[in-house]
Amino acid sequence: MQDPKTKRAIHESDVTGLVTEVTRGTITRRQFVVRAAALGLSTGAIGSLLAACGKKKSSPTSSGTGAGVTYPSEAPGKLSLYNWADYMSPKAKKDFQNEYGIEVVETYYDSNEELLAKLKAGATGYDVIVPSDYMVSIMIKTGLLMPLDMALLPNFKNCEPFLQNPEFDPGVNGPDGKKYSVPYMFGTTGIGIRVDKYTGEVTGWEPMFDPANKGKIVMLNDERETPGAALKSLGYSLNSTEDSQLKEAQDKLVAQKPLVVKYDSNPNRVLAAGNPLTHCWDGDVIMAGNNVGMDLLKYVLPSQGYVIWADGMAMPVGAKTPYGAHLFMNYLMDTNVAAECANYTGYQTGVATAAPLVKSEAQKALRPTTEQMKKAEFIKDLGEYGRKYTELWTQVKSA
Ligand code: SPD
Repeated sequence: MQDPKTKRAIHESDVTGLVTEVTRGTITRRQFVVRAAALGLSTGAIGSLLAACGKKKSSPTSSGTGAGVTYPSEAPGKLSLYNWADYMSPKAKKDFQNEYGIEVVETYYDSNEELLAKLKAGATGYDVIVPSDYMVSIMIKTGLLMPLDMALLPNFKNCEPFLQNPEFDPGVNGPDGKKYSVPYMFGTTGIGIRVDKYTGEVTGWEPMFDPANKGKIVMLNDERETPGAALKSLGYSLNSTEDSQLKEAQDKLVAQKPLVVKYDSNPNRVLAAGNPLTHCWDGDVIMAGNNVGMDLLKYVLPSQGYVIWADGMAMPVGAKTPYGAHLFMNYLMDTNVAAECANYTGYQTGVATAAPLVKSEAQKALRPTTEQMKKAEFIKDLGEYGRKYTELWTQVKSA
């Protein structure tokens, strides 16, 4: 046998021996990579062998989702992750590279709409993206996602049952029976308070619209989240399709604008920098608390209602390495790796088996209760009506 890249002679018996050892667990996957590389095997060949060994250990999901989808099993040297900022543990990326020989190159976006615009404009080459619930649905409908080969994702079974086949990506229950995303993190959207900078009482959305708090407020730069907060403060659904309700929300946001320091979708940084009242995702309070001390921070779920969200990992059309993308997504659904990512980001992991390994008590306390879920709404894909939210947001931003 000769490795096509190195053109060096490789003894089949040595390779077989290594495969046997890693399958039996007498050497670690990392040791396998090091020794296989020393034999002269290419990164691609090593990745393929490891994946094959992995498959023997973990049986494919029995859900049957994604049936009939297969991709060439050639592992790459690199893969491209397009993600929200501060949303991936650097250690997890490094460990993945050590284990599979694949470098994860990460770039960032600030909103689901920015991600959508980029893909619609024809950007290709991203292997893994992390859209939220409603955006997964929009991307499936617009043909921007590739179906997943669930046989390559045995760790999917570790995921939260309520996130396995949700309405926005129903898998076996959907029109084509295919699965397009797997769970990453989930959580709520509320108000992050720096208790050293704001001493007033916060129970609902009111302080975020109170002229007395001029210069203390930062809102998310997000065309569904921020109108959603205004709609909820008015007592409406954050998925309203009533023009008059959207107009009220728009007027409320325009009136709020002089009070707002900025619209920013990296709230953990805003909170760590000391902003008193910040519209944020739950994990941002934890990440900021990990930096400046949890005693300086508080998170409130407004009494009128709020967003519950779930971000999934998906593979866009034009992915250079569907196989590498599957290796990475499966890796991130491993119990210990998912716990590492949850501990880094501060969010609730979509991997149920990892939840007990979350270290921060404050983070555990933010896991929405059944009672809190009753006041929560997922942002929905509103089809054509979604354009009205884009128009509303454009009006607010340009006011
Ligand atoms: N810093 C990471 C932010 C991830 C936020 N995802 C939630 C989006 C909900 N619409």
